[in-house]
Amino acid sequence: MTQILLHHYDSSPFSEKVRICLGIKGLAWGAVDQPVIMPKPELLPLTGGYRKIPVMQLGADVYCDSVLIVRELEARFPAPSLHPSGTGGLAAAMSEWTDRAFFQASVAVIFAHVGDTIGADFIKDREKLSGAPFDTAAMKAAFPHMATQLRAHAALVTEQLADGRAFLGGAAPGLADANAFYNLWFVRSFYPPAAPLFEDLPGLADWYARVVALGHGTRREVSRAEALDAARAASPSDQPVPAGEAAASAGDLALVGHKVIVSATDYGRDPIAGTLVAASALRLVIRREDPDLGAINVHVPRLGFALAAG
Ligand SMILES: N[C@@H](CCC(=O)N[C@@H](CS)C(=O)NCC(=O)O)C(=O)O
Repeated sequence: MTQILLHHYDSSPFSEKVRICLGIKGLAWGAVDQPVIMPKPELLPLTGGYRKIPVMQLGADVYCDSVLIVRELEARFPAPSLHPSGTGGLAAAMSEWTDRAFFQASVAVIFAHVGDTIGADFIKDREKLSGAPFDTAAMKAAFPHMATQLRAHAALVTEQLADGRAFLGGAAPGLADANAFYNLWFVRSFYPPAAPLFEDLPGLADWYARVVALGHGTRREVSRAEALDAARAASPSDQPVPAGEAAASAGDLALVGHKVIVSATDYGRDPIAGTLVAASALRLVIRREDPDLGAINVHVPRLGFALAAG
């Protein structure tokens, strides 16, 4: 069976979301360590230009963005489900909250404190990624407000736990827990003195410990060279959209078979060029011919990505 390869780095919060989902499913996976800043010469041939982390690779199919990665994991490995209480649509939609407003509050709280200690290379890289200056003074000024925002996000999580349930959906863990967890993990890992901003909230500490205890599945380290070999040896799937995913719009379907360019619309907008080979309402699949690796399917989520004829 094709091995699951997760291109990540340990300190990446969006990767932690995926690692928790791998833990819930009890999957075995290969961890491919990627650099924290550009250049990423052994990632970009797989993605065609997308530089963000995490990226999942299954042979010659490459999945960009944690949202699409967890969707694909659920499609390929349905049991145990990431949606044990039957609220898959809501848990998926929840990432529009956790990956944006909740994440921004977490970033602000962390970098208001550690911003001054960050190396120049990292700062330059993240300025290029975001298209905005890395302004430590502004981060410090924003801290009092952002601290209240972070606590409010965490309080929403604990409201859901108020009836004493073990996990957000009930007795069994799911994507909702991974989504809610990873930002708090990010803050606790990078700036532990900020944990008191939320850890006194009723039920939070016990739930947090339960999510930690889920683990990350069975992880083994895989070299970047080995991951590239796996792509070379494989052929991209010719059924890249799982059954049951809602149909794409007529406009998107009209581009299937044509040269296109896709890019994220928030940050890290590096374009991916290729032929659109499949589309659903929730994903776009672009076929690329890499001179070294051969044919690759690059999958991106439809939400938060722009598609244009190329
Ligand atoms: N929407 C993306 C966001 C990914 C993201 O922002 N990842 C961070 C690391 S956690 C990143 O790529 N930072 C720049 C880098 O690592 O080069 C997702 O859900 O995967």
